[in-house]
Amino acid sequence: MNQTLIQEILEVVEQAAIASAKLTGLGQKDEADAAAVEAMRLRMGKIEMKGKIVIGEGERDEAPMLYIGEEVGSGSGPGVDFAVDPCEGTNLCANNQRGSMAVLAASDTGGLFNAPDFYMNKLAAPPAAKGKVDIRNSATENLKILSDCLGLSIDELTVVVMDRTRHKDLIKEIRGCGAKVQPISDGDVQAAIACGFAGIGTHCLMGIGAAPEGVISAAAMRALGGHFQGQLVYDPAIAQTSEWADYTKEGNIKRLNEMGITDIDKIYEANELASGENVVFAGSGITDGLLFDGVKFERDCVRTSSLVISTLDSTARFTNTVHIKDGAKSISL
Ligand code: VTB
Ligand code: MG
Ligand code: MG
Repeated sequence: MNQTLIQEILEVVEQAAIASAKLTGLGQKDEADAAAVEAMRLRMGKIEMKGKIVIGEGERDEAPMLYIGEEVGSGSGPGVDFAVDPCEGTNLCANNQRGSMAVLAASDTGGLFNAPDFYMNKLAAPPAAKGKVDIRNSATENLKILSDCLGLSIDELTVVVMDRTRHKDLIKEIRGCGAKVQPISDGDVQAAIACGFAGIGTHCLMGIGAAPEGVISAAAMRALGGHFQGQLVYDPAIAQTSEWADYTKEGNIKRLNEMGITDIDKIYEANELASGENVVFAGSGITDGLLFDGVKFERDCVRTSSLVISTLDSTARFTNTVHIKDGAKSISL
């Protein structure tokens, strides 16, 4: 991986964000997703690399999704593995709500955990709490540790939890400790990464979201030096999702085993989910969010706001790009 490649990766998420943003608020989540996928694929195709999608969406024959195993890029150059979520928070995008973004994680070949399309229990926290909080602890214990590490009282802590039935008890426990719960309908990648930055007001992410998104969050948190742990969830009684109405725990364990995952209860640390020598996270806002704004369309330009976090030069770069339109006039950029 090198800086030129990273610049191009930024352009990949910018283009995906613009494509989805054209459809924000139209109630068309699948279309917004497909538009982002197509834009990502198009821009990735121009990069000098042997790229491969290791976490994506759709199946091999279901083009135009970026499917797992799909090769991207020119076919020569460095080997790069990608975990992509071209439109993370499709509902947020369709409803023009905060927090939708185009995201990906990239690493050297073999550097990202090939997470199955399962659920994942996650714990994200700021760098000061890295290795101190632990997903094996109760929420109560973790809040005490977090409070010590951050120098904040528990009632000053904000914990993001996905607003799902499965989190009823968790939310009760957090509130019982006096901490502030911030329920979100979607978008736990953004919430996880927000924990990595001081001053945003998000101190912790707890609870169960999707596993592929967990790998993308882990890549960002590893590069930032923040805390991230994940544990796969395979029991439908715990996930409590309609998507698993026809699935059984035994069937899910079998699926995991077939994918080569035998230690099904393993707790993964950030550097196991994103283990490559270098990892890069790139995200660009579709709608406004915690970390950056969404796409703004103007007469002469389109403006995108993004974040690239990279171990290559140990930076988190917030960028604001003005994409000048063909034939732009007097330019009020
Ligand atoms: C999770 C979360 C994502 O979708 O995947 C969620 O990680 C799906 O969970 O950020 P449910 O099946 O319980 O709805 C997102 O919110 C959006 O991709
Ligand atoms: Mg998603
Ligand atoms: Mg998606």
